[in-house]
Parts: sequence; structure tokens; C-alpha cells
Amino acid sequence: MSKIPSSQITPEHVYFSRRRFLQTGALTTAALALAACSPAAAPPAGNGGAPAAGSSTQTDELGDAVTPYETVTGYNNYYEFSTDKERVAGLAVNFPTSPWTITVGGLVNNPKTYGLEDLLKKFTQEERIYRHRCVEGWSIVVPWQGFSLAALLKEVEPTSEAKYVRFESIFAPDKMPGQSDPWYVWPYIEGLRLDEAMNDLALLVTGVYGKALPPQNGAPLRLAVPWKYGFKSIKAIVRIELVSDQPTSLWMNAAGNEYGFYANVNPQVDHPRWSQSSERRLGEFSRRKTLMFNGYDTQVAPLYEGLDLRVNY
Ligand SMILES: Nc1nc2c(c(=O)[nH]1)N[C@H]1C(S)=C(S)[C@@H](COP(=O)(O)O)O[C@H]1N2
Ligand SMILES: [Mo]
Repeated sequence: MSKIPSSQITPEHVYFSRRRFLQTGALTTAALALAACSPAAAPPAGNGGAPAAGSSTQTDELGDAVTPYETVTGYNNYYEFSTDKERVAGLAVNFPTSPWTITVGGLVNNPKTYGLEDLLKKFTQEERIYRHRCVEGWSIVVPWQGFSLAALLKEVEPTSEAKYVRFESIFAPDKMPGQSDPWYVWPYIEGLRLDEAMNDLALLVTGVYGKALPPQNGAPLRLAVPWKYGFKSIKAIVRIELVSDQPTSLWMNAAGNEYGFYANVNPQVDHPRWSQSSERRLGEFSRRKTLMFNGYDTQVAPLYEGLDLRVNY
């Protein structure tokens, strides 16, 4: 698998102790790729052909190939399980994702509790091929299945006081070893402004590559907001709440000077510890330029007119 020095999102005490190892790993992968005379677009080792629905012939609207299934399901950020991306899938393999209940409430006229099967029945499931850009500087292209967040929000009818949507992941420290890490305030929390949440791109994800969503990717329900850094795409959602004040996310809590509320992909605004101007598409050899709003500017730029994106990072 790809060994990328991408643990930058970890707190510095962990990050610095792992850095030397990761640099060595990156060199090893590069050396192996050269030895095998791999073309630039060769996937990381161990990708023995993705299933048909996520076949490598699929591309995003920019013509970029979908990332192999094995990469997307084998290299994960999911701190509830581990900060080691290559260990998440193994640790999450027995995580129970059924039965699963999602409550939607707060400042709404019509609060509701859904079983996951209700959401699958009630809302039209569609496939969306989205780029996913992690704040650490790596990216993937993923064929998600899911349904529009806006459709769910319309169903519960936000009141006029509702200005933000707050998302909460499951808290299950007996099943999620990472939740014993006292460095973070659990459960994982994320948020969107209500108009961002109503944007057509915002997807509640229930599947990937035409298959059920694996636990390591946030089963049974996760968010995909592809114009924002990956940490906004919260996994294992159990509660969605309409609120009047801007929610404080887990990452704002942990390091608010590094991770803001908006977290829009922006090559012009660097992270305090590294540049955001380029990224490495997993499976590719050299870096590529990061696109404003991750290439979704025509759909989302109007949301941010008049907002200083350097201040509101
Ligand atoms: N609950 C929860 N959601 C999460 C995370 C997490 O640690 N916990 N990591 C985020 C980050 S940093 C990224 S890049 C994506 C990774 O999604 P993937 O593993 O499906 O690629 O999930 C996001 N959602
Ligand atoms: Mo991320």
C-alpha cells in the first residue's frame, strides 16, 4: 500500500515521532515502483482489480480515473479506530453497523428518528463520483452511493432560527479503541452552515463502488462534502441537529488554529504547517495541483461571496 507521510493531521507529539518512519516508507514505495517500471498512474501494490461497479474505466467529470477499491477501503482516516491508516480496516472489520438509528432534531418542525433501512427506502439512492481531498495532502476519486442531505433536511423542516447543521458520530469506546485516546474530545463532531448543507453536492453516503459501505469508510452512514477537506466528511453518523450557533468540531477543539469551521479546499490558503497548493492522488507518482474548492467552484463559490476565506479557513 502507499506509504505517504500523511500523518500530519495527528497532533505534533505523535506526528514527530512517526515522521522518520514514514519518510523511509515513502522511499521504499518509490523504489519498488521504479523497479517494476510502473507507469505514473499505476495503483499502489496489491490492487488486484476493482469490482465492476468501481472499475477503473469510471472517471469523474474531469476525466480522472476512479481510485481502486482496495486503496479507498484499505487506507483510511478514522481516529475512532486508529491513527494508522493501514490498520483501520482490520480494526473496524467487526464493527456492528446494524441495527442503526439516526435522530434528526434540534430547530426543526418535524423531528424524526430513522432506522438506516428507512433512509434507504425513503430517499432515492444515486451514484456520485467525487474527488476527496484530505487536508494532509492526498486525494482519491470515489464512486459513492447515497442520497441528498437537502432531501433529508427538507423532510424535518428547519425553523427560521436554524442556521447550522451539527453532525455527531457514534460514541462506542468499547468497540472503537481510538475513543480511549484522551487527546480528543469524543464523539467526533462536524458542522455545516445550513445553506452549505442544502447545496446539491452534499451527499449522505450509504455505499461505495456499488456495494455496501464498509465499516472503515464510515458505515452505515457518512457525509461527503467534496469541496471541503476530508475531515468534514464525518463517518458513522447517529445524530443530525439543526442549531442556531456555529458548531465546534472535534478538529476545531483539538487545534482550532489549524482546522477551522469552513475547511474549504483552497490551494491559496496554506495550513500553518504545510502548503495546500498541491496534492498526491493515491496511486500516482508525482503531485498534482490542488483545485479551488477541489474543482467544484461553479457549484459552491456563490456560497462564499463576500467571505474572507483566509480568515474563515
Ligand atoms: N467519525 C470520523 N469521521 C471521519 C474521520 C474520523 O477520524 N472520524 N476522519 C476524516 C478524515 S480526516 C478523512 S480524510 C475522511 C477519510 O475517509 P475515507 O477513509 O473513507 O477515505 O474521513 C473523515 N471522517
Ligand atoms: Mo483527512
